[in-house]
Amino acid sequence: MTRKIVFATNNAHKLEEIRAILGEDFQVLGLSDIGCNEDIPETADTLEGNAEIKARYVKEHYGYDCFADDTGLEVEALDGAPGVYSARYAGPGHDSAANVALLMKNLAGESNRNARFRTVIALVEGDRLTLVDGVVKGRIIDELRGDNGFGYDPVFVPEGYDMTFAEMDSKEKNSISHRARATAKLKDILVS
Ligand code: ITT
Repeated sequence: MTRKIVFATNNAHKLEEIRAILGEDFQVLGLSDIGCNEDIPETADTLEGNAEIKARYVKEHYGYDCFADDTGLEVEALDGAPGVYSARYAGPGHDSAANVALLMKNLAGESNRNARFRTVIALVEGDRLTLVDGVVKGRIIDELRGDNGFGYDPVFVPEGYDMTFAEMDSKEKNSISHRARATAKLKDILVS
């Protein structure tokens, strides 16, 4: 039997990706599919906290089992910043160009370029909460390279590669990405 589950996002690309991964045993509904048009406030100061807030919100208000994600870029020389504030590093809104420019500025002259992307997924089934994460380590370069992807992809080179995420095609990025790794763990839990 098909199991209905909500992914607390309105991002069509993320929904498509997760539907492909979970396959036909799951009917994955997005927020608009359940009539949720609110902007669920992400008020926690950790990725785990924000993912949990979103998943619990859907369970409490709409009754569905739900999972939600949150992602951040954690830079070693910046004590883990921008981290949970990655989407609004340069201020409110989702201006990737400004976020990347601020990151470049804050890392100018810094020799430690180590960074990692981390995705946390919170799954709420009944009253049980499960958290999983996925990490990809790499480094921040001091120029922008590539046109694919989004966010900080043009300045992030994953470990073991010479290309930025923005120079990879989506298939290659998705085979090693933080989100793919977290999603694989989610799938293991959901199918077990
Ligand atoms: P939704 O909440 O609408 O799903 P969001 O933009 O907040 O989208 P995330 O929580 O997944 O998305 O990520 C937060 C920010 O982290 C995002 O705005 C980007 O700046 C950055 N980011 C996340 N995943 C990334 C990736 O794969 N490549 C580059 N930057 C990424």
